[in-house]
Amino acid sequence: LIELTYEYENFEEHSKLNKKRDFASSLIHLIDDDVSMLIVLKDVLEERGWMVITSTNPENAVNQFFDMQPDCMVSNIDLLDENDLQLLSVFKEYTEKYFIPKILTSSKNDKETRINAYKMGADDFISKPVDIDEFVAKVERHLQRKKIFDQSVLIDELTQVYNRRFLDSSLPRFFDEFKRTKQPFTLAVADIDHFKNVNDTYGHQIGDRVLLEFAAFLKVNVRSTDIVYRYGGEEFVIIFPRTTSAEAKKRLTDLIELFSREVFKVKDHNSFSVTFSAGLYTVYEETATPASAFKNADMALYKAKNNGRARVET
Ligand code: GH3
Ligand code: MG
Ligand code: MG
Ligand code: MG
Repeated sequence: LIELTYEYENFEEHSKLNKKRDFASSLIHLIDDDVSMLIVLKDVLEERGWMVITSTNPENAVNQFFDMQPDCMVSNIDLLDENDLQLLSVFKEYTEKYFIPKILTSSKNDKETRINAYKMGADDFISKPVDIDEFVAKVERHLQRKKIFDQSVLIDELTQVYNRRFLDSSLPRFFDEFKRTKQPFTLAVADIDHFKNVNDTYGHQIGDRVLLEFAAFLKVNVRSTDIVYRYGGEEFVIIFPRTTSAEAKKRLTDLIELFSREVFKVKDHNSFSVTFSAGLYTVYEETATPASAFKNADMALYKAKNNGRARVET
C-alpha cells in the first residue's frame, strides 16, 4: 500500500518505491604523455571513489572520450602540435554542450600559456608539477558543478527520471549503435490510463505523487541497461537496448500487470489503483529514424488505448 499525502515533505517517507536515484560515480579522463604522472593522479582520484580513464596520445584520447563520455577531462597541452589542437577542438562542441569541465595542464606557467589555455576552452588551468591536494580539490569542485548541471538540465524535476530534452539528444546514439552492432533495440511509450480521473478525484498534487510513484516504479523494475525518460505529462519513454519486439512485449506486459497491483491510499478516501498502457516499436532496419520509431510506438500506444487500456501493442 502506498500512502499518498498532500504534504510534500512527508512524501518520501511514505513512498516505498521512490528509492534515491544513485548516480554512477563520476568518470574522469586524464590525457598526458607523462605515464608516471598519470599513474599518480589516477591513484589519488580512484582513492576518492571516482573512476579514471587515461590516454597517452591525442588520437586515442578522442576515441576514448566518445566511447566513455567522461564527466571531467584533464589534459596536458604542452605536447600538442597544430594537428592535435585541431583534434582537441573536436571535443569542444560536445564538452560545451554537456558542460563537461576541461582542466588543462602545462609545465609552463607564464601568463601567455595560461591565457592560451583559457582560449582553448579551459575551465581551469593547473601548472606542473601538480600539487595533488589542489588538483583533487579542483576536480571535486568541477564534478560537483557538473552533477548539478546534469540534474537541472537532463533530469525531470518532478519524477527524477531523464527528461525529454535528454531523450532527444541521446536517441540518435541508439540508432548509431544499431548501425554498428545490428542488434535490435526497442522504444516504448507508456502512458497512464485515465490519469485525468486521478487529478479530478484527488487533486493535482496527488496526481503529481502518482506520477512520481509511476516513474519510480519503472526505474526500479526495468533492467539497469534500460532507460526511462519522462516525455511529458503522464507519458514516459523507455529504451530497451538489445531487446527484440517479443522480449520487450513480454517485459511490458509484466510491468503493466505488476503496476496494476500497486494500491494507493489517500487519507479520507478509498484506496485505488492505476494502470498504464504501452506501445512499442523495435528497430530492425537501418531506415528507421528517431522520429519514425517514435511515431510508430505512439501509434501502437493509441491501439493499446483503443483495445481496452492496461495492455501493450506493437
Ligand atoms: P488516457 O487513458 O486516454 O491516456 O486518458 P488520460 O486521462 O490519462 O489522458 P488525457 O490526455 O485526457 O489527460 C492527461 C492528464 O494528465 C491531463 C493533465 O492535466 C494531466 N497531467 C499532465 N501533466 C501532469 C502533471 O505534471 N501533474 C499532474 N498532476 N497532472 C498532469
Ligand atoms: Mg491522452
Ligand atoms: Mg493517459
Ligand atoms: Mg497522455
